[in-house]
Amino acid sequence: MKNLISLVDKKLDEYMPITYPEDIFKAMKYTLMLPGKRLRPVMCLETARMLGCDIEKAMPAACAIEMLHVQSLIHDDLPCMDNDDFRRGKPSNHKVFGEANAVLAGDALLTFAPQLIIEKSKDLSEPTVLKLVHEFTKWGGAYALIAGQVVDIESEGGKYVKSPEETLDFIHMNKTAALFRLAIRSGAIVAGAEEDELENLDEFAGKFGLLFQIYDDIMDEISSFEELGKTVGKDKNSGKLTYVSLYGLEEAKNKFHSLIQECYDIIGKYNSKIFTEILNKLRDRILGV
Ligand code: GRG
Repeated sequence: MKNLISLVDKKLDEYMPITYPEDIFKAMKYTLMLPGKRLRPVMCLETARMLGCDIEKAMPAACAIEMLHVQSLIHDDLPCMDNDDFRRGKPSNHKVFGEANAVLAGDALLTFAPQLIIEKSKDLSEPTVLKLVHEFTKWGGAYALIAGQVVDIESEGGKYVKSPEETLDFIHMNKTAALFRLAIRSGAIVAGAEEDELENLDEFAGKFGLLFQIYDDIMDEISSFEELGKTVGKDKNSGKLTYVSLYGLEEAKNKFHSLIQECYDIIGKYNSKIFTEILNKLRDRILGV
């Protein structure tokens, strides 16, 4: 896992040289190069590897997905959204570069990412590159990531069109699971996976996304700034709809337990050390086993 993270860090740096006007590239690279967990690019690369593909072929897509993720973090932290002053252990992008540059840095990451897939995926066929860009725009757009954010914001004001349970699942299938699905599907597409394999891995990715959000909600309740690198207890204080606020801490842990079991079951047949390591880390932190 550490090796893959270092590879991703190196490539992210290499793919984005700082040029004129430096301010925008500095703002883009600031949050991008802070030490995140790099779960999405690592999962993209590992999916390609376990389906027999050279991970280098998946590197542009993996880095592009991290850029999309970082864009969503930068915009999520803005005063008009979650208004968070810290991210990845450091002041948020708008705290360092100002709101205008933080908006632009997010926009620039969002547009640079598909450019990167197109320009750097030299070893892939044109139809494969087209599929990757299609997946990127689909999962990052108004039918997934943005939909999740919009309903999240609406729900903070107590506005529900569906039941709170359905609303919560909708938010996190879109806001969180969408990018894990994008990551794993992209790795599988680069490796030329058959449709049934893709669907199987997509099912894992959707379940992992929900699992990760329950993990994130529980951590907001039990963890510290030092561990998370962002303000804790914010969800509770802002009256946000979360797995913990809706079901209570113990029931959220029960949901986590049954979902992680399903994740182990689906991914087990691939014998992936990386996926097992990721699941074990989440399990040990929440269930302490
Ligand atoms: C795509 C134009 C466009 C807008 C995006 C702002 C927004 C719309 C969406 C917000 C999505 C969001 C912030 C979801 C939270 C998902 C989540 C659990 C993030 C934390 O992920 P980690 O823990 O973070 O993997 P690190 O820092 O480790 O990468």
